Amino acid sequence: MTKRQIQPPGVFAHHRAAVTTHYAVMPPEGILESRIPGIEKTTISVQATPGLGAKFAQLLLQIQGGGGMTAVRNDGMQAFFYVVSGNVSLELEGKTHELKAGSFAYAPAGTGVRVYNPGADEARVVWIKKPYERLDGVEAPAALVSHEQDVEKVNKHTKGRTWQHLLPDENPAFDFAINILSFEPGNYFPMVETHVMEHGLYMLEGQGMYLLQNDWHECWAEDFIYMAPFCPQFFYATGWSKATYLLYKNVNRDFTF
Ligand code: UGY
Ligand code: MN
Repeated sequence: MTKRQIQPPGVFAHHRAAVTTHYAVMPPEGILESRIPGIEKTTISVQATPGLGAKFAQLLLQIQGGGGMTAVRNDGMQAFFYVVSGNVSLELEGKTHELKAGSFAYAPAGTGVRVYNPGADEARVVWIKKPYERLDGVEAPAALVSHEQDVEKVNKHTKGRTWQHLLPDENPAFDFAINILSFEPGNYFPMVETHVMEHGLYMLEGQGMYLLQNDWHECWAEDFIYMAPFCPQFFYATGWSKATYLLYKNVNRDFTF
């Protein structure tokens, strides 16, 4: 086959990416690959860092067979991993865990971790990290490895929309929450939310319309959205199948000046 020389119509200036002071929408096709020393045979898409205004970092790792972190790494921060697809091994506190799609793990600050792909097929993993904000008199959380199937689905406000709290809800030791929100088509929030917490959102399946500030953005599986504190937000699920996303949210802490 000869290489295509002519770009398809629409290549100029047509895209869905948006970065504002209050939110960012980043479809996967526009995120350039990053290289991080000590991670091999992996396409690294950095979705959020303090450079964007976030107080956490969120990355998507597409790990080829035989790739991933070459050794246990310890950057002093808390880490959360969620396996979107494929299988990976996780070394945590001297133990190796086999993770599959839907598995997740929390590694406390200062704990060494290694995520790698011992198989042949690609695996995709969301990696979230954040410095831990300790709380006087409260012990830091322990490591946790589990699967979304083992986490209760709770209805809030209405049927057809569920929340799963992957980290124990209302445990003040945690300074962030990771929730899976799932919507039947046509379902939506009861109000436009405006809150002090920030979000990192990774769309796992389906599609919908996201209202950010006063702007509507159509989004679908594999898109990333950052919502800064106080960004008005609202979601309406469209399409013919459910829409599901993984959502980071900072919680349980007072404010510093
Ligand atoms: O928990 C939340 O703040 C959630 N309802 N926000 C969101 O999905 N944008
Ligand atoms: Mn919210």
